[in-house]
Amino acid sequence: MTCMASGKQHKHEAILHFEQNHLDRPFFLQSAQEATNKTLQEAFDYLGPALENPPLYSDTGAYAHLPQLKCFEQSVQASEPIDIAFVGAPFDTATTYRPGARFGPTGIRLGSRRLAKHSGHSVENDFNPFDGQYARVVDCGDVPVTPMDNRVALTQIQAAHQIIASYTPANTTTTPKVPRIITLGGDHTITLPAMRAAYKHWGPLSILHFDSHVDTFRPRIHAPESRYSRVNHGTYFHIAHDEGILGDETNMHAGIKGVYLDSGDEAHDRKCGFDMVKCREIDSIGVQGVIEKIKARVGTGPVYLSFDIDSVDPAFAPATGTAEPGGWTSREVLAIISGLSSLKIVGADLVEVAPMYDTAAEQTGQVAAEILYEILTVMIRSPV
Ligand SMILES: [Mn+2]
Repeated sequence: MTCMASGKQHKHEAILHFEQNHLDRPFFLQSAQEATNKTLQEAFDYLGPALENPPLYSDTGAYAHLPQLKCFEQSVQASEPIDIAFVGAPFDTATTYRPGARFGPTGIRLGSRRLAKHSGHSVENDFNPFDGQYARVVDCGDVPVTPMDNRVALTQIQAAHQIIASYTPANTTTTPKVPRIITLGGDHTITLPAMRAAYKHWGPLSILHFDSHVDTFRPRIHAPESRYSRVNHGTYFHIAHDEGILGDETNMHAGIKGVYLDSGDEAHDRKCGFDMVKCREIDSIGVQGVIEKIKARVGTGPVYLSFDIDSVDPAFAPATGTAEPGGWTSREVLAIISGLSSLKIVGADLVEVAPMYDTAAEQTGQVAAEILYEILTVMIRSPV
């Protein structure tokens, strides 16, 4: 008897057969004459089985070793269906404290490298989001973002979202028929073009916002003589509310604990249509209580989930621009997201990972990648 799944039995036998035929006569451990006698086909045959099960620490260019598409090339758009796309937004020129989130997409992808199609079955959900059974998930790479002009950069991110949203879904039950996008930040300003693009297809969005900070701050600081300095990683939700992108009274912060700039900020936040679960509430209502509050607030309409890694305690995720001690654990946020599987998440992002502040163990990158795995699982299990 073998404990191997029966579906893999045939492949296993093929590999054994291969080993019997090749390992006794090693391809590269022979005379120069014998080596040069090998055909190109024999070289392909030799590497073939390893390609199906490559080491997780190799080829780290995509989130969780997903298929990489050059999504912004027009020739690709016609031929490749997409249900859910990861895309990097390497932008950090609207950050107010420590910079470095432009390296976030790379840090998150590196942190995700132990996840893959052949290493991705969820213990909690008995589900593999990478197996392609319910959704074709790809990594579109990074948007080419200029670090020199935020007006251009944010427009570039919005154009990239527009292009990805024009792809045809593989799963034709999606309504409307538009791929969903998960953006790897980048500082939190990248959420503004992502929300604008999502609004075009889904209408007003219920925002579920994990963060230490409310990010509805009134744009009144940072070079007041420049209109564009008003658009930054602390003001984008204020701007989105002004633009009519947000739903009325259906938006929710989760994990708030960072200082306000003044005593009027909480009232202004409510004017922008937000309620909140403060960070310390979890001590009295628990993970389940947080889940119930979020579900009751954001309702059954289209939800945009924006996750600032600084909502996780710096003990677990230190590599971020504006770290706030006293936050939720990585286990708590994973359990909260997993409990939100009834939500209709139409778009998501994970922002503010600045890998140069990470530990040598790459803990922030790994936590970020795991949170995205949980978000992706919820998105696939809850079609929209
Ligand atoms: Mn924040």
